[in-house]
This record gives sequence, C-alpha cells and structure tokens, in this order.
Amino acid sequence: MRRELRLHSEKHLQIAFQMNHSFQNIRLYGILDLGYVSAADCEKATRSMLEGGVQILQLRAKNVSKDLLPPLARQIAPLCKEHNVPFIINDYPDLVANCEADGVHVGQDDVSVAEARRIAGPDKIVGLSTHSLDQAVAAVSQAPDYIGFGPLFATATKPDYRPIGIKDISEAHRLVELPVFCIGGIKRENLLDVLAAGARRVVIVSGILQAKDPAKYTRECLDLLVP
Ligand code: 3NM
Repeated sequence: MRRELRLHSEKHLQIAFQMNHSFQNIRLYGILDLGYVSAADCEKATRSMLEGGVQILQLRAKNVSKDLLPPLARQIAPLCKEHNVPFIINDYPDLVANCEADGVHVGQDDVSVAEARRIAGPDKIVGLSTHSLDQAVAAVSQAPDYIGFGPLFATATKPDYRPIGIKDISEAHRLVELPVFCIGGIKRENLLDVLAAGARRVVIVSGILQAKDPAKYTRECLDLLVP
C-alpha cells in the first residue's frame, strides 16, 4: 500500500512537472463565459478566440444548468485540440471526462485541488483561484498547476469581489513558484500597466468577448504579452 502511494505520488510529480513545463509559453488565457456569449454563439466565439491566439481556453457557465455543459463542451473541445490549446472546465471536476476537457478550474470555496485532481484524473490540469497575496502563497501547498490572481480591478464578470489592485503582483511572482495568471478587469488598454507591475500571464474575459472584432482584440493583447 505504502509503495503504491509512493509510486502514485512520483507519477503525479512527473505529470505536474510536464504540465508546469508546458505552461512556460502560455501567456494569454481566454474564458468563454456564458454570461457574455449565448449557447448558440459558443462555437463562433471559440473560433475567434483561437484564431486570435488564446493559449488556454476555459468554459465558464455560472447560472446555467450543468446539463447544458457537456454538449457545448464537446463542440469546443475539438476546436481547442486542433489549435493545441488546453481546454478547461470551470467548477466541475466530475464533468472533465464527459466534456473531453484537459482540466478543471476551481475556486476557494469549491473542492480542494487534491479532490479535483482525484475526480478529474491525475493527468488533468487543475487551476485554483486566489484573491489575495496570502491565498496565493497558501495555494502552493495544494500544488495546483496554476493559480488565478485577482480580481485586479473591479469587473462586471465577477462583481461580488473586492479588487486587489496591482501592488502585490510582483511579490506574488516572487513567492509563488507556479504559473500565476492575473485576472479581473484586464483590458488591452491597461495591459501594459499590468505587465509593468510584474504580471507575465493574464486572463481576459469581457475585453475579448465584448470586442467588435474578438480575434483582432485577442491578437493585439497577445502582441503586448509576447512582443
Ligand atoms: N475570476 P474580466 S476575476 C472569472 O479574481 C474571474 O478570481 C476572477 O473577467 C478572480 O476579464 C474574473 O471580464 C472575471 O474582468 C474576469
């Protein structure tokens, strides 16, 4: 039993290394949020985000019945695969397999990272939201594959959270040896300020989804992130 446990954790470490390693070039995280896109438009929006160059893509569906997610996800997953872009499901580790997803993103009030990994599978990506420097530092012991860090600015996409600003970004990067994705109210217009504050990776939701030309907007953000 002990030996099995040890082998399992060695395998996990190896997988975690590969996963973290593969995050090295991922700077721009796009979220297909059903608060902004109707189910009918999901495929089109996914194509635009991928064409623009998002490097990891999440399906987020607050206030939508869980049953609706697998059929939508199965439209999105093959498009992500074509672009070699990891596909993440928000909130539901138990839907990862059925959604053909590469991983799951959980929040502070959801199941633990370990539980999400147990449910989703040991080779799946598990991301964790953090909302302060303390939470970001504490996240390390849970060993997620990456963390979200925010909201930096007030945002209608996550209205009930207090913005944390940009002052702790560089300290979060110094203290947390995980890929850190800054999130919350980031737009093309403030992206250079966020980068100047120490960010390396960002998540952009409404900026992309509400743009007149989402693919062009995505490309412009990516150009700032990867000059
Ligand atoms: N999570 P936008 S902020 C989904 O801080 C989400 O954990 C956040 O959307 C967090 O780019 C956020 O439209 C919303 O502000 C990000």
